Amino acid sequence: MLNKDSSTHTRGESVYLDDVPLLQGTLFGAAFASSIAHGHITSLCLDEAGQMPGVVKIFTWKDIPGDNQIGGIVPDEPLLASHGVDFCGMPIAFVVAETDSAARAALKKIRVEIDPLPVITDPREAQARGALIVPPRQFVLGDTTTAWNECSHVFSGKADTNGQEHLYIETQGAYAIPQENEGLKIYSSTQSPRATQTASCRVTGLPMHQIEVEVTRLGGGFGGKEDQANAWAALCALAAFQLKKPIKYCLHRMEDMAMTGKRHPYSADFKIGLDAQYNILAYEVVFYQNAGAAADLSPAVLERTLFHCTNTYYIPNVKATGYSCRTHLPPNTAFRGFGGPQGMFVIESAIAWAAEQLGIDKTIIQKANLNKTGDLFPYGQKAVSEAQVCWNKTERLYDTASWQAAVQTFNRSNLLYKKGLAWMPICFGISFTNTMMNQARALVHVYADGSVSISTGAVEMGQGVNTKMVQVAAQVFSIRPQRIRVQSTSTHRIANTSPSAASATADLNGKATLMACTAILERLREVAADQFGATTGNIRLQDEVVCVNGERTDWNWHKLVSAAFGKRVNLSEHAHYATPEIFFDKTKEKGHPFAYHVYGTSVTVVTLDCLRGTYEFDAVKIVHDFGASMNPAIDRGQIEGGLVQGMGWMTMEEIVYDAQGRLRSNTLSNYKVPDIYSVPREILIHPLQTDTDNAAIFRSKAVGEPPLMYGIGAFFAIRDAIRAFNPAALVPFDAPLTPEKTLMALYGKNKKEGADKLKASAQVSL
Ligand code: LUZ
Ligand code: MOS
Repeated sequence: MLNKDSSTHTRGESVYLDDVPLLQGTLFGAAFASSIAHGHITSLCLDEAGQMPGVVKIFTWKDIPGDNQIGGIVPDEPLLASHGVDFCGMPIAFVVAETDSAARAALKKIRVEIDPLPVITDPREAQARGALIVPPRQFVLGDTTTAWNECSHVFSGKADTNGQEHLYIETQGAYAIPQENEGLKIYSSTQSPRATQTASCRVTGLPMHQIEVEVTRLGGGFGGKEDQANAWAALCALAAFQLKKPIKYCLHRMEDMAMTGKRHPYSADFKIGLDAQYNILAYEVVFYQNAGAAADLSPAVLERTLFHCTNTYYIPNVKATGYSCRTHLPPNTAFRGFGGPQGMFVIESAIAWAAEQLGIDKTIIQKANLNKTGDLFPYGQKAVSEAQVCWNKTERLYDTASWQAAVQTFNRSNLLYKKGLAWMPICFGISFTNTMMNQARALVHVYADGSVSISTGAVEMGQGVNTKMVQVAAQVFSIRPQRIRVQSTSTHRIANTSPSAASATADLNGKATLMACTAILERLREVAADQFGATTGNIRLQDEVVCVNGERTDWNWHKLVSAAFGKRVNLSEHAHYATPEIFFDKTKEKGHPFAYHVYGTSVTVVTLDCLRGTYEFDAVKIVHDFGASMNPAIDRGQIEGGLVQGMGWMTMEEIVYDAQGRLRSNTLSNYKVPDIYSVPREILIHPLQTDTDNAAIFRSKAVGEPPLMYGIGAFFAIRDAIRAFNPAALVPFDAPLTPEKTLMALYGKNKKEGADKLKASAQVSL
């Protein structure tokens, strides 16, 4: 089925937060943020700002009737700074004015004095000073200490990844409207209506039933709105609650980039041990996560880093330690992959480093250690593995041996251009790692005219979840998709939602929708059985027609629904789904946290311009474990988008904070994201139909996050090309591998050799 949003998107008719019509009397908010990363507030003067034309009121922490607190996992995040600031971009005051421009003009007149305190931006430094968000976590399998003795080869090193700006096209924002009896309705661009509702309740002191959060759709989330949509909604709620006026605040791009957290940068140390046949016997890794100034989702992100620290490899002895380090950056947050990519980059680096020292191809180690069904992950769950199937299929389908040979031939006959090739197998666990969050609800109404309405906790953010919900209902009822409408996401209709996150939205909400539709269908079949003197077991709906024992009758869907309504049959259902069989014991760090895993393999080939350090990707060829895709067009779109987003993180997206904790990469002119020209010339995606039983909706495996990690292949492909030019080049495992870093690696360490080469080849090409 075509993505049901295609036509409204292309006509510009889809309704985002900023398209919600404004009520008369709406006022506009804007946050005044700290330009100092760490310090004591010694004075705050609002007088001049308060007298600016159009300004209605300026809120500070003193105006908060409830708690000045929005921390979700750890209560360490004030909504508005009171006595001190902890990061550059931390909101201190909230100006409300008659127009957006009046509010922003007033921001410039606010005077704050801050006594600066030392700024820490490096997670290792924070850890050394004991500045941790939560106590460290450690996953252990086997015994690494004794395993080292059995290893023929042991290597250790360091691997770092930088953050990543979400760059959702729609910036953060909220619109809060007072309701009667002190209630509030908040339109929010949030992935987590419940979290937004909870934060707004906490700040206003209202109970949850007093605040409705409604989401029409998002112009992208990528994790950036899993937790960080809350502050703006809470600020608007605070002002709407007190002023009894509708309040709107949509962040400008530079505000959004400066004030919100990003993907967590990580620094890690690894040690890897192999036997003579290159089986990895032992792996130790220590992760230093740069959490920023408040917890936000960092403890959960760190947990997923540990879950994915061995990627898709079976390693019998593992010790993985994670520190969530408190620094003075804006609180970092969820981002597609949620710590998984950071963990997987390190094991891939360890393997690359080992291969380099051993003088063998990295794929030899990768392939030898792919997990098999029954192998244990360090957290105690047994794999149901497609890793080897994906790898072998990739070899055969894309004739990778010839491809590799062609790369070598190219490299032998070209001096200034080199190609690099990298394999990237992936394995990603599906379920929120916090078991409690794996629940969802759906409310389905069949109206008397035969039209169907679905509400779930799912937020449509471009990933096509609404289309999938329509497919579920259309299949259960056997009716045309046109009869079905997916409503906005509202906390009044669906309570206690989990965020649309963890790739699990279609699974969780789809299963709830399936249950609700099935319950209604059962009642409809009883009505038909009654009419035709049959048993319900013999009644089926087929293409909108009631069939008895496989024979079509003259009753269609519409007639069946009217008859049921006439007989006072319940045509509505609210269903609850909770993923079965998952659990995790944090005291032992063992359990079965994931409903299932998604596997896949990619091969990336890059062409490197060794004079400039620039590169272009020839192709990325993928075999991806879809289970049985319920919507191949949407799922392919997710893979292409995830891949390119991952490649951006690995290659060109470079977040820069200075030593004072100020974001220097603060606009789109100094923060580069992939555009159409940086997309690989060829992206091939082969759907591996796997029919092992899984807990996915219609066995169509989750597809949101896993493909991002194919992007890691880009780093290693460039690295491979650099070493084809200069075999002695030292290329640190320090992503992103920007053209600048690439150029340094090409010539930096072995300057003479590199320069000599260049001279020779320049002569040749001149
Ligand atoms: N969000 C979350 C996530 O709260 N828990 C998770 O496990 C998760 N995983 C991926 C993306 N978002
Ligand atoms: Mo997410 S990283 O909000 O699935």
